[in-house]
Amino acid sequence: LNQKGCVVWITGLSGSGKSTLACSLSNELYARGKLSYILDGDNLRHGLNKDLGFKAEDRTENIRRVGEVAKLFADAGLICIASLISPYRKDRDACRAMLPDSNFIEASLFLNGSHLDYVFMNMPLALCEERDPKGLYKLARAGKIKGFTGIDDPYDLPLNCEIEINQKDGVCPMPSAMAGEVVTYLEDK
Ligand code: GGZ
Repeated sequence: LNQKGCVVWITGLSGSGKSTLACSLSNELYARGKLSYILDGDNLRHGLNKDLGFKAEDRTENIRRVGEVAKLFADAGLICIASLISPYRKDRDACRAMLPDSNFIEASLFLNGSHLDYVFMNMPLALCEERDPKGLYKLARAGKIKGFTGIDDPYDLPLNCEIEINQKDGVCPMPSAMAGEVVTYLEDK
C-alpha cells in the first residue's frame, strides 16, 4: 500500500456540506490510487451509534466511538474521512489526542506517525438554514426538535483546525475545489 493511514475529520453545522466534501474527497483520493473510507455521523447513527441521541453526553460518546473507529481505519493504512457535526471542542480535542503525531503504537503494523487533521466547514448558519435539506432547521425553529446544533445547542468554533473551507465572495466552492484543497494539504504533509 503506497499510503499512510490518517484521519481527516470534517466538522461543521448540519447542512454545511460535510458529507458532500467527504464524498468528493474520497473520489479525488480514489482517482489518485488512494484508499479511503467515510465515517459519516448521520449514517453511523443507524448502526454502530443507534443507541445514541443528541444530548451532550450522547454526542460526546458518538464522537469518542467514531474517533476510536477512525483510529482503527488509520491503523489499517486507510485515509479515514470522518464527517460529523462534532460540535464540542473538548470532544474534538479528545479525538486529536487519540491520534498523536508520533509513533506511539508498538503493536501496530501500519500506524507510524498517523495523525488527525480537522477540516472546518465554516459556512454561515443562515446559509445552512436556507439549504435545510431535511427540513430539520425548520422543525428546530418551530421547537419540534430540541437541542439542535446552531439553534439551541452550541457549536464551538474550532481554534486550531488545519483547513478551513469558506465561502469566497459569498459563493460556496464547488465540491471538487474543496476536496482539492484537502488533497493538496495531504500531499504536502
Ligand atoms: C444536530 C441533528 C439533530 C440535532 C438530528 N442536532 O444534517 P444531517 O441532520 O443529515 O446530519 C445531522 C445529524 C448529526 O449527526 P452527528 O452524528 O454528526 O452529530 S454530532 O456530531 O453532534 O453527534 C442532522 C441530524 O443528525 N440531527 N437531530 N438535535 N443534528
